[in-house]
Amino acid sequence: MTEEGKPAPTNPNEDTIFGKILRKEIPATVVYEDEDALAFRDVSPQAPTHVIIIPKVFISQLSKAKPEHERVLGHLLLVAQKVAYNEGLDDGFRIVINDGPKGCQSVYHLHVHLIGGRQLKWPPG
Ligand code: DGP
Repeated sequence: MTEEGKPAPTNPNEDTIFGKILRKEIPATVVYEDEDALAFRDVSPQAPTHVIIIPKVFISQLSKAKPEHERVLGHLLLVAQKVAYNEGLDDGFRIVINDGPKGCQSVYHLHVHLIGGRQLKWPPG
């Protein structure tokens, strides 16, 4: 995770690096995929397991999600649960969604971080 987020793009539908990963234009280590979601390893892992889970439908950030996204938002958490199980994170893990510059969001395609495999600290910075 970056220390500082990026401002939201002026065009809220702007393509991102995660759009390129979704379309397989750039490589990623995919750990799970279904009709609605893709999960792949973070390029800059903050823990032994650090997986990014994204919806296939484009939502730039959580604060821009609409009521029609309720199902897919819930789905992302169930995918996180599956990946956590597959990664053997039996003793716990953390889910993070960064939103906007103050939330340290740097890629404006909504994503869930699944982090685990070591003792995590609280509160976050
Ligand atoms: P956030 O700061 O919440 O927007 O997190 C973006 C995360 O995405 C950050 O942990 C690094 C990761 N990331 C950025 N670019 C790439 C990439 O090209 N490939 C992969 N696998 N992860 C990326």
